Amino acid sequence: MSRIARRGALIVLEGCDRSGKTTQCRKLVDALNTDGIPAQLWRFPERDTAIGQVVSDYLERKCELDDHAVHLLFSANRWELVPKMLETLKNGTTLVIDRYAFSGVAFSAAKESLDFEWCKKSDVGLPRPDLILYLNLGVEAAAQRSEYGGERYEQKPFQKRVAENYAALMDDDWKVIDAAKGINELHDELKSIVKNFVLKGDVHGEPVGKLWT
Ligand code: NYM
Repeated sequence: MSRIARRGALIVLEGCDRSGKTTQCRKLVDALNTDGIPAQLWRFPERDTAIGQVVSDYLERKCELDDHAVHLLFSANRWELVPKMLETLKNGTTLVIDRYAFSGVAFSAAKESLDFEWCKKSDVGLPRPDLILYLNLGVEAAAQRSEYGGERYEQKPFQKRVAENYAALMDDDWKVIDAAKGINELHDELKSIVKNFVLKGDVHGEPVGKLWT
């Protein structure tokens, strides 16, 4: 008897630095797995690859790179994982991804040297997320959070420009979530959105789309 393959959903969390994405991605994946929905946590940059290692050194200020070059490395770090991403989705596992191409544009285009449209080009055609959740937290509130300022980009004027770039990327399909609330309250809200989305099953019969095409 044949059975229609049910692919996993591609879910992305985005937001400025210290908006709580990493904690929430972790809690979401745990909750999905507990409820019997196969899910994995991914993140970009994925610092464990050779390309990701260079990106990580750059973020930790261990090396300097031309703005264009590092933008393309962030993008290459996504492209190098596309075959594994598609295979994992095909096998029915949902991916919850901590940052994606939207971070690529929002952060790079916050630099005066880089043009917004140029920044989008290297990510055109990546697997398109089925669901994008934007954790919205004011720049002042983010700056109060622990460890703020440790890495490159974690300065208030820069983060303000990042937030403006996110606003320019957003469309009606993005779900904007107020991230100023407590960890558990935020988790409950995200879990409810994601579980409803996954269980609705709209993506199961649909091929993975291509971003910005
Ligand atoms: N970042 C992340 C970029 O500048 N471009 C990208 O394409 C991606 C995915 O890296 N400040 C920036 C945003 C963050 C930093 O991310 C590291 P994280 O989630 O703090 O590890």
